[in-house]
Amino acid sequence: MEKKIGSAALSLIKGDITHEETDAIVNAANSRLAGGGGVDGAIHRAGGPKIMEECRKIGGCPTGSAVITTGGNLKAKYVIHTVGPIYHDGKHNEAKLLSSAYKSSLEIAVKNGIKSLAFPSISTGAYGYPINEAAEIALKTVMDFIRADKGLSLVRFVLFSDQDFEVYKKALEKLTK
Ligand code: AR6
Repeated sequence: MEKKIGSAALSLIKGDITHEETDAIVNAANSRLAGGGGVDGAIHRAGGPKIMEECRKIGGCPTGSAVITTGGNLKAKYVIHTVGPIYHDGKHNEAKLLSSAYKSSLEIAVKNGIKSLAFPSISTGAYGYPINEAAEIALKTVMDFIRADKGLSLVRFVLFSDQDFEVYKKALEKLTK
């Protein structure tokens, strides 16, 4: 599924983000940049040790922020590591921090001349963010950004399951009605 937003495309696909050929892919990291399971584990496995070497040098990344490293052996030239919030009850600034994780990733992409970028569904795995709410925040943040900033030509969400894809598809239909 794809929507034109100004001069950019916003696309949703089901797949494995480590196969993406966008200029950069985004990692759902932890604040120590220590690696882990889920998409973080998959990206480090596929991208090789150069990514972790750079993460170690950077040292960490506060929740809601983003840092950038090489893409190592990935097709993507860069990995942008962002840290989404751990979901408690929705009353701990989770929505703002999740939106900030997406926005910081988009900002660091533009700063590095990146034109195409792929996101996973940040915080909706190990960090427990309810995906219906997270999808709306993710899509709205990206749409607002690409409407205002002309630097990016493609932002893609790579959803790992049919179910997650359907949730994002419904949310995008609702937001673009
Ligand atoms: N491609 C695309 N999406 C994927 C892939 C993949 N290869 N693998 C998993 N997902 P999670 P979080 C989906 O848990 O909730 C890590 O240990 C997955 O199905 O990866 O932000 C970090 O080190 C889910 O929908 O990230 C942190 O400690 C989504 O990616 C913590 O988990 C996010 O799930 C971050 O938790």
